[in-house]
This record gives sequence, structure tokens and C-alpha cells, in this order.
Amino acid sequence: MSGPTSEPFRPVTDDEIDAFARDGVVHLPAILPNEWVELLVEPVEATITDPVITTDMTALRAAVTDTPPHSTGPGRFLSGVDHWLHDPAFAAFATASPLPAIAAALMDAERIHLYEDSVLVKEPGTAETTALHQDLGYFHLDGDRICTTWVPLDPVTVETGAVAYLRGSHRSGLVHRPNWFVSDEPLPGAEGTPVPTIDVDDPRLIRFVVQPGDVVVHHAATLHGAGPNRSTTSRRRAVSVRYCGNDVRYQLRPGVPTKAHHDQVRSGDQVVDHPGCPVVWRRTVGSAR
Ligand SMILES: O=C(O)CCC(=O)C(=O)O
Repeated sequence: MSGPTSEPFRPVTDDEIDAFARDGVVHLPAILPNEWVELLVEPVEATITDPVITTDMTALRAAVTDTPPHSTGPGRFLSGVDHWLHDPAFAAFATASPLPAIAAALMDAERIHLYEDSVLVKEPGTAETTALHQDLGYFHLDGDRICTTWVPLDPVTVETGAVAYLRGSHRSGLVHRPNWFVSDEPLPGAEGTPVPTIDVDDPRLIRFVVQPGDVVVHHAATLHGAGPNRSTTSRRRAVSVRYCGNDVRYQLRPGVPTKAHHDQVRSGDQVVDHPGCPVVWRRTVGSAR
């Protein structure tokens, strides 16, 4: 499947590149052609109704902790990973949409590799928050050019579960210990600096009101989490695609799930083109930034 054009609606601006470097996150309004968002709607629906592919994060939180909040109605936080490996629509989205070029522009990269994708759906009435965390601790990678592109399929507000980013936290130099994603409880055996406790009203938290066609990109070292979906009618469907660029090395982290190709690499190896982490964009003479 090739999909619609790989050209973004508009270029990434210098101000957006500066914001990403300064804050560790940037909101790119109206940059993704709608056809790409539409392409994902059915595959996301198929995915979240398949209990083999998707984890019920609401049930996971209930298993990990008795501490509220827990959804008491039909609200569910549903999440899955690495859909691109078996679904052509997700593969087209991750490899042939404008996302790799957008990541390259923000990270000033010579090439971009696909690391993974995730589906992140909070149905109306989902009480579970996404715990504050840093993606880097979950990635078996080390380096600066690593980012997550967060793509909403619905309009998203603070009420429906906007992601909150701790401004500038990507510059801490710390790798934070991964948690269960729906609980602050750390993953057993995982290493890293404890995630700090940040009040939801902390003025350093940035949240964006977004529309389908927007993309929010954060640096892998940026601390972030998300609220519940308090709406009784509006869904909050999103897909994250995670990329790394040149000068990134593997760093195998204990206690964190690995991918099949991680058996073939050692910590310190450069990330090179491989079917498990393919190059999806290369700078060419005259490539748009
Ligand atoms: O969508 C969410 O609730 C969290 C998103 C997130 O943590 C990510 O994409 O890295």
C-alpha cells in the first residue's frame, strides 16, 4: 500500500524547529493531509477490537493498583504497539506519510529510521490517566535524534485527554525509570532515575488543543503524561509513530520488552538500516527540510 502524498500540507517553520529544541515538544497545526488520518480510521477500529493485538490498559491499571481512579463505566484506555509489522495501512502511514520528513526537519537528521508505532485510544468516560513518563527509558536506544509523533484522529481538548509535556525536560540528561504507563509503579527490573512527581497544575506543563491533521512531536527524553477522557460522548483516538535519526546507538535496557531484532544487536552498536528498524527517509540534494 502506498497511500496519499508524502508531502506535508506545509513546511515545518524555523519557529517550530526552535520550539522543539527549546521545549522538547512542538504542536504542528494543519500539517498532515486528511487522507492520511482517514486511512487510519478503520485499521485503528480493527485493532482495538482485537484483544490479541491490543492491551486493555484500564484492566492493566486495575491489576497493578487498587488506588483510584478506575473507570467504572464502559470507558476504556486501549493501547497496542508495532502494528506496522503486520498491517499495510499502518506500515504505509509510518513509512510513506509526511511524518518521517517532519521528524527529519525537527531533528536536523540525515536519515530517519522507524522505531515503532502505538495506538492510544481513550474512549468516553475513561478515568485512567497516562502516567508521567519518558519514552527514552522504554526505547532500547541512546542518542539525541529520537522523537515521537503523536497524531490525533479526533479533536482533543484537556477534557478529552490532551497529553501534557514538561517543558524543557528533554535537556535534563537523565534517563527515567519506565513505569506501567497507567500507574507510577515502575516496571520490575527496569532501571533509571525515578520519575519526579509533578502537580497537574504545574505551570511548566504544556498541553495543546489539537485537531485531526495536526501533529505533536516530542523529544524521546521529554517527560509527559495525559489526562483521563472526562467526556461522555467524545472519543480520543491517537496514533504515535516513533523515529530515530543518524548518530543513534542501541542501548539495551533491562526490564523493558524487546523487539525481535534486538537479539541481533548489542549496546553501543550504531542503528543501521534493518527490516526491524528500517530507514524510511534520507536527505537528498534538494530535499525539503
Ligand atoms: O496518548 C497518550 O495518552 C500518551 C501518549 C504517549 O505517551 C506517547 O505517545 O508517547
